[in-house]
Parts: sequence; C-alpha cells; structure tokens
Amino acid sequence: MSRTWAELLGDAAGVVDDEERTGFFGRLRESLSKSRRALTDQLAAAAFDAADDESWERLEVALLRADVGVPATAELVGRLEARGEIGSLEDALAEEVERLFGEPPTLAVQGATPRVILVVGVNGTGKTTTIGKLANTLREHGRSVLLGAGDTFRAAAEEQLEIWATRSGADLVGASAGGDPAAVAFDAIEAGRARGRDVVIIDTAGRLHTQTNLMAELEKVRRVIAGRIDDAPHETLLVVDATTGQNGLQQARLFAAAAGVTGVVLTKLDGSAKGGVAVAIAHELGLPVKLVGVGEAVGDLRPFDAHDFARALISG
Ligand SMILES: Nc1nc2c(ncn2[C@@H]2O[C@H](COP(=O)(O)OP(=O)(O)OP(=O)(O)O)[C@@H](O)[C@H]2O)c(=O)[nH]1
Ligand SMILES: [Mg+2]
Repeated sequence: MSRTWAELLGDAAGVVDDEERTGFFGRLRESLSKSRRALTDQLAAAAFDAADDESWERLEVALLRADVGVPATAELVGRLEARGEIGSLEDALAEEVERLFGEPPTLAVQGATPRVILVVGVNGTGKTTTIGKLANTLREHGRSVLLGAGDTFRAAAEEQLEIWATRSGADLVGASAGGDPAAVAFDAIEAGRARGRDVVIIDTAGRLHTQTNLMAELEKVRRVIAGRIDDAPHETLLVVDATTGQNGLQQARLFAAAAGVTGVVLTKLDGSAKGGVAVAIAHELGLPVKLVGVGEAVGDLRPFDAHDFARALISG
C-alpha cells in the first residue's frame, strides 16, 4: 500500500490517509508503463535461466536501458546471483530494487519551528511547482507555511510562487529590495519566526550566468539560513526531472556535493520518464528519494514508496 503523507511527515494517521492510499499506485503504474514494458519485454524475450550467462547479460542490458546505471545494475545483478534459486525474476528483481532504496525516509518537519526547507535543482525541473504542491499538503496536514521567493534571477518567478501561496494559504516573502536570494532567505526566516509559522520553504534559481555562480549562491543562502537557525536548513530537497534520464544522476552528484542535499524529489514521472534514475541516485549517492511528482496539479505530489515504485517499474 502506498505510503501516506502522515507517515512521511511523522504525524499520527490522519483522515486524509485512506483517500491517499487508493488510486495512487495505479497512476504510478500507468506513468511507468512504457518503461516497464520495455524492461519486461526484454526480460521475457527468452526464459531467464540463472545458470546461463546470456540471461544475466540480457538482464544487465535491460536495467541499463531503464536508466538504472552501471553501479546499481552491477549491485542488483550481484544480489540476484547471490540468491542462487530465483523463482520469478520480476518478483526477485522488484524485491532487490526495493531493498536498495533502504528504509522509508521522513521529511524533517517535526521539532522546533520554524522548520526550514530549501529547494534546489536545475531550471525547469519543477522546483516552484513542487513547493506549491508541498505547501498545500502541509497546510492540509495542519501546518502554517511561509514561502520565500529566493529565485531572484528569473523574471516572474516570484509571481509564480505567489499564485501557489495564495492557492495554498501560505504567506509569501519576496525580494522587496534588490535581488539577493540570501537576503530573501534571511527575511523569510525572520518573518516565519515572527509570525510563528511551522514551515518555511525557500525557492531558488535553477540557472545563473554560470554553474559556479549558482553553487556559490546556494552556499551563501545555506550559510545565511544556518546563521539564523543552528540546525537549518532541516531539509535541502533536490528536484530532479525524471525524463532527463542519466542527466538527473549527474545533477544529483553536483548538487549533493555543493548544496548538502538531504533528499530527492523526482518529478514528471507522468511523462516519458524511465524511472530507473531513481535507483541510480539512491544507490550511487545514497540519497533518499522522498517525493514523486506525477503531474502539474496540486494533488500530483506524493510520498515516495519504494515497494510501489519497484513494482511499478518492474512487475508486469
Ligand atoms: N508533467 C509534469 N509536469 C510538471 C511536474 N512538475 C512540474 N511540472 C511542470 O514543469 C514546468 C516547470 O516547473 P517549475 O516548477 O516552474 O520548475 P522550476 O524548477 O521552478 O523552474 P525554474 O524556476 O525555471 O528553475 C511547469 O510547466 C510545471 O507545471 C510533474 O510532476 N509532471
Ligand atoms: Mg522556479
């Protein structure tokens, strides 16, 4: 059964949960159907025989084509080989993929408030949309929310965030003076404190003149946040567009090194995504996937569920 928001947020089970549990798995399966078919077709091309090298090679190729990447593919194949007897290959593979994701993560929204969530990622991956959806869900789950419009680079970024703030009943702190994202983060945290808000979410730019500029800016934003609240940001979520395949892994590597990422949001799983990049990110970088986006609407952000994801990715 799909993971609930209450579980992700560390809350007691809420009334919305039952509704959340139904329907989502079906949508995820639908989203990943193309990539699942490609994978299972390849696996089913000839019966899998654990004693046959060609069977293992076919499995490797299928995983690589699904964007799982070389290290995670090697790990999965190694684990399956170590099992010896493999009943259903699809079931065994789904079990190993699920195990590879590790323990179900939580989102650090418990504890002294305001909790601060910084959202980073390259341009167009879905940062601002994710923030809007997350703000809305947090509001539904009893939190007061304040959004900081830290993307001062792109024209209209603040207006886009403002629409989400209005829709979700969150406060907005924009770049009133000049365009310094660190100043926005500072103002947002001060306002969150003064108004007693539970969660402050800070948007950032996805692109600057150079990548070095962007990383330096993110570091400055983090420094300013940590200067206001010792253990903040409590979460730094990296938003990755699942349709970019192995590129997403490269982005994750870069941001993990420079921005202290604590979790990944995998968006656009409703598009032509292959989904396997989630396995690569979790295995190679040890980063938990915390949320998945399966559309542009407010209800299209969900807690990541390793069991469901592995089945949607693999089992026919
Ligand atoms: N299909 C689909 N579209 C999405 C999803 N998440 C975001 N989008 C769309 O992707 C586009 C870019 O989203 P934004 O939220 O503006 O992305 P961003 O990372 O903030 O982009 P910049 O501010 O330019 O860095 C928008 O058209 C969103 O509606 C998703 O899960 N599925
Ligand atoms: Mg944005």
